[in-house]
Amino acid sequence: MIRGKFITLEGGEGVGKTTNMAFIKEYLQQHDIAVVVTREPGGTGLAEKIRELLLDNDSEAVSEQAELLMMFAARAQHIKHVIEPALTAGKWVLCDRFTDATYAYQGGGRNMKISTITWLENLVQGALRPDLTLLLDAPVETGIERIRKRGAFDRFESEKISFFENVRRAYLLQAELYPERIKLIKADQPLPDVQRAITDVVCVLLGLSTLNSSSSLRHGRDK
Ligand code: Z5A
Repeated sequence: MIRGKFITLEGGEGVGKTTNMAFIKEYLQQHDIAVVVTREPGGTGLAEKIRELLLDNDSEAVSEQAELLMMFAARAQHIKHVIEPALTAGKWVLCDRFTDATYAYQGGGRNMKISTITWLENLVQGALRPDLTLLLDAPVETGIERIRKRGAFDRFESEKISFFENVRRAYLLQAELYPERIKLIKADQPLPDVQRAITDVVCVLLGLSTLNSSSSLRHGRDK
């Protein structure tokens, strides 16, 4: 059995991760790839409960250490029960956020020590790293404007603009540190252009030429 590929989507609020997860899933399925779509924090029963606790705006103040450890507790469950079994079974895993989000939010946003995050990453993940990370990047105001229309903000979304600027900077630093794995996608352009850029990157992982993959997607959509 050939091990599946692990693709993660990253970026700040409202950059279009959820929207483009569905697009990538469809694209992979058109190429006969079995895909497991999941998210962090979350992806298992217990990890989704941890997510609820993390996003709850009315809970007691969550300490930075507690937040960091809860992210990795959820991740440990997710890897053991969803990600590893799927990859081992030859399925591809498409995940809305993973550990780059921890470097961005807990590292950049909360100013937690990077060495602590790396220590936890090694403890919880062993050698597991994504094969490809799509980092959707847009000015903070663009993302916030998009999610404002959705209504009430969760605990993270209620942070100040400076927090999100720090998160964005930390994400861009991750992309600079790991240029082979993390591909930057300009997310403040019309959706068809964002999706063309995503296709260009994903088709390399599939071993397809850009032209072939774009046209096969168009045919699929025209049906
Ligand atoms: N978190 C953390 O701190 N540490 C960690 O390790 C992990 C996570 C793993 C989880 O929330 C929170 O956990 C997250 C970080 C933290 N903080 N927050 N907030 P989440 O995963 O649900 O993240 P989110 O950023 O809140 O998701 P989101 O707000 O749903 O954003 P999105 O998925 O990127 O955007 P979207 O829903 O696809 O699009 C938003 C709107 O924009 C929607 O109406 C779209 O139709 C529209 N859209 C999308 N693309 C476009 C384009 N190109 N043009 C115009 N309009 C567009």
